[in-house]
Amino acid sequence: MATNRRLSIVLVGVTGSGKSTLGNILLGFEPDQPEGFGTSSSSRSCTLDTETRNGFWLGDKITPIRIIDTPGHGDCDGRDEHHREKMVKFLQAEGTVDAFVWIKNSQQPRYDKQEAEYFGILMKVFGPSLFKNLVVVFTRWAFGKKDEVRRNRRRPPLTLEDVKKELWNSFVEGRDPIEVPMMAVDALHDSEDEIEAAAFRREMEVFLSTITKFSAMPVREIQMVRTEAEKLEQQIESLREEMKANRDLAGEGLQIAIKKMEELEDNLKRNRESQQPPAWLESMRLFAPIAQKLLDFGLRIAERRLLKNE
Ligand SMILES: Nc1nc2c(ncn2[C@@H]2O[C@H](COP(=O)(O)OP(=O)(O)O)[C@@H](O)[C@H]2O)c(=O)[nH]1
Ligand SMILES: [Mg+2]
Repeated sequence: MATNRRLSIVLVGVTGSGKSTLGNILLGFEPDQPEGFGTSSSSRSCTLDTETRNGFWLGDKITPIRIIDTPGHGDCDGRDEHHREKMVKFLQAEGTVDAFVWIKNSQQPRYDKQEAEYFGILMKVFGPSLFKNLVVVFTRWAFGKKDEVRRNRRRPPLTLEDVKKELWNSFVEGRDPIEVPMMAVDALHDSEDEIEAAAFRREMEVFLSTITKFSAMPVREIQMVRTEAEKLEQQIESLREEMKANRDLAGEGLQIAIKKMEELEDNLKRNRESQQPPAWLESMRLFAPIAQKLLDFGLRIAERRLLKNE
């Protein structure tokens, strides 16, 4: 199916679900082609930055697509919040996107806590209209007979319907969404295997015809959202910063006070020195009582002589 508009497709989901691998396949790359996205099976390890590649749908040179690969959630270096903030800024700059693809590893069909947390975050970032532009792709779902036999041996047997239902029920919990189209692929299937190749083509056709019907979703105004744990961490961090600033401030205050005290002591010393009497006054003060005694003595002698002469 051809379209002139470059379809912009955002891959979301938890780390390891197969976003980067599927992104490469959608662009017609080999899973680990150097021009493609780094996957956790390649030497370039897992995706830490939101990245994009422009190309054509399955490499067909007809349908221009833009794949936006995101780091996801539960990431390898434990900095989800930081990567998400960068993803939000990246998408704001994109302006609009055509489709969000929630990638889910079908070999872990249960919708776990981490997925629920991440889906909740995406709902808050993009709002409930996310459902209008959402498709689900289950990865690692091989269609061959042997794979089916293996799945049927599980108790209870694992069917695509069950896997879809499990995710659907988890998505709709407490929400009223419109139906989300779901596809399944084995991104690493053997293209020589006719059953696998046909199933892949069929699922991908549904995928493309679904997203071409979507209207582009504006993402310029989306806002960063934090989990409760991240919010608490942020509060603790700002308190820590505040404490550090106060401690520095207190230290600075103490320094100023000490300096002031030293200045005052200096002033006092100078003041005392300036109030010292001059040396001659001190000598006079010492001499005055002696002179007084001498005068008294002289006076007494004179008086005695006067008495004798009378
Ligand atoms: N067999 C198979 N392996 C897959 C499929 N999708 C992803 N993988 C493998 O799963 C691992 C994680 O994939 P990656 O694309 O890095 O996941 P991301 O973290 O979501 O980008 C890699 O080793 C892939 O080779 C799939 O459809 N089939
Ligand atoms: Mg990746």
